[in-house]
Amino acid sequence: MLIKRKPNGIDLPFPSEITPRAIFESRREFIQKLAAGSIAGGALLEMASREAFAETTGLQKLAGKPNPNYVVLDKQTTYQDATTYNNYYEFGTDKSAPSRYAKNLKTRPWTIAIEGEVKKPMTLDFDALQKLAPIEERIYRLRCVEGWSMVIPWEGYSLSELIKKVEPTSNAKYVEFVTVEDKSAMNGLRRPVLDWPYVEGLRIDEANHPLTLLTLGMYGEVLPNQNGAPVRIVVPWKYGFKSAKSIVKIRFVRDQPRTAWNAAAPNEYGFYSNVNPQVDHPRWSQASERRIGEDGFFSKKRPTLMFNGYSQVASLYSGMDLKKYF
Ligand SMILES: Nc1nc2c(c(=O)[nH]1)N[C@H]1C(S)=C(S)[C@@H](COP(=O)(O)O)O[C@H]1N2
Ligand SMILES: [Mo]
Repeated sequence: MLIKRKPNGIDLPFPSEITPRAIFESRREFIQKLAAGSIAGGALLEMASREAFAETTGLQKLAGKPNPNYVVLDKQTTYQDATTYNNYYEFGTDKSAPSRYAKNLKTRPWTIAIEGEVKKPMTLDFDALQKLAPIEERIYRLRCVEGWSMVIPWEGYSLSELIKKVEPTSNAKYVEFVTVEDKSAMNGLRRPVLDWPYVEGLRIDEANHPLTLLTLGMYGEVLPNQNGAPVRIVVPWKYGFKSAKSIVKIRFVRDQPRTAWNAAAPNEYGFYSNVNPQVDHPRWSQASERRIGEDGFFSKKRPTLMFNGYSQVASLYSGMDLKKYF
């Protein structure tokens, strides 16, 4: 059997070495229980990994009701991996920088302003966000444009719940997400890697798609800072950079917003950035990916799926040339 050596000295088999049938059977049973409502929120965690972190994070519990319509059966990424291998350039460009430095960011009190082309602009704090709609737990794949992916249980609700409360006008064609720019806590802002603040955007129908998750937590707790506390979006059919962290403003606008990555390198990062194995990045292939914590450096990469496997969004793009609008 192939043995993966962990830095802590414990030898573990590759997950792929564990009998796939046993995993499949237990997962199927698990999902059935989930659908039947006999498993409570937060219990979605693989028990061992939960016990390993639950006592140490000190974060507030935030367990959503599992929504069986939004569950991928892939093995979940461990909490350890999901919170130490991050992209959050405001803290630095190293994968380990966010987990080392994000604690400095003050995430309470926090307000998010909803403005622009809406009949009812509003400012919400974390408490108001939490009460706005029932919190669900959804297990999504997230595929980074760099060629790696994770599977994470998120806590939140469809962004459409918030959108209907503010009543967008007919001029609202796009939604812009502006994220926090706190120079005292974020050393990465000193370097002009991007034109700060980090801004992302979606077309209004993409923002209203039920998959687009306004996210307040993960693994049954509030978000750790490195994953975008206190509020971020998760858009699972798009490359990870569309899922903006630590949002302070949501603006409804007429024109396609100028987004940070698209402005920095328009030939590399399109506005749409749907996961698409047929459209390569100019400097690398997008046909396959490595699942963090699962695929070792010498194992074969797994194929990337169109729309990251979320084929239900295909109708949003009917008639569009996705090579042109990449
Ligand atoms: N504000 C902000 N949001 C961000 C980023 C960032 O640098 N700043 N990085 C993005 C990228 S490239 C990815 S892949 C995801 C990673 O999310 P995760 O760390 O929760 O896995 O966050 C996205 N959101
Ligand atoms: Mo990314």
